Amino acid sequence: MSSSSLLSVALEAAHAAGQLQRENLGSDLAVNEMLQYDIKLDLDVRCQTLITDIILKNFPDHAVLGEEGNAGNPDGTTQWIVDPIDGTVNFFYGIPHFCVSIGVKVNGELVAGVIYDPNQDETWAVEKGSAPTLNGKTIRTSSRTKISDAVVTCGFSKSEEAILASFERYKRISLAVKKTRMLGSAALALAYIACGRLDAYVEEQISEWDVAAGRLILEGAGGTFIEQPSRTHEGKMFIVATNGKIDMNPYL
Ligand code: LIP
Repeated sequence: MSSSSLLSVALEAAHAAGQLQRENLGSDLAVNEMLQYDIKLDLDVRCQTLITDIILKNFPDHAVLGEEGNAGNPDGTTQWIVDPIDGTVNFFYGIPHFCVSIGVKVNGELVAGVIYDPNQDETWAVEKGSAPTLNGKTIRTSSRTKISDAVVTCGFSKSEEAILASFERYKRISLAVKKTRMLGSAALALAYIACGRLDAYVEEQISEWDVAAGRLILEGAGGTFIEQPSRTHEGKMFIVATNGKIDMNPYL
């Protein structure tokens, strides 16, 4: 199958899940798990089920690897990396900053990605080798080169270890940049850098489903995405994303 057929199914699935989120924002939400630094909603599961059904209706032999579990053919060479609601805590508190993130890998290589924000009705999309778009228009990262001009977002993840590991780093970054922001969605952080709204993003403990789509969109827009094993949680990532011009190394 072509990456364009993969992308069109990713767009259909992301928009369907986004519509379900719009219908449920502000309603009484069934909570599956209430943790100190995280919330798992039944709606996360419902959105991932909706996405999975659309994917497997089109590609029954593919694998779906999502935040809410896996489905399809576990040995499939095409893998769909899904975060059905990225920014679940924002969603639960009624903060309209969350999205659907769907990345697609073929033989382990990212080939397509979609991030959909149903609040702003903004769709970021990319096929490997083509320029990424926001609502159909080509996007590029910002031209800012000086750290003192940069607006940088930091995530504090969902464990005490990650939070404590992030404090000193956050202080160094905050004193060097124009402004910092903490928005609560890794995928939108990457999408915002890709279209020039932000200049860099750092987070200590992130999962692949949070960033699979966003890294392909960001790199296609001229940005950089660096991942290292998380120092606070085995199997998670420490990530640094930039507009391709800002040097974050002195502050990490
Ligand atoms: C969220 C990330 C965010 C991070 C949160 C959480 P979720 O993803 O997008 O960057 O700080 O701890 O991991 O859990 O809402 O899909």
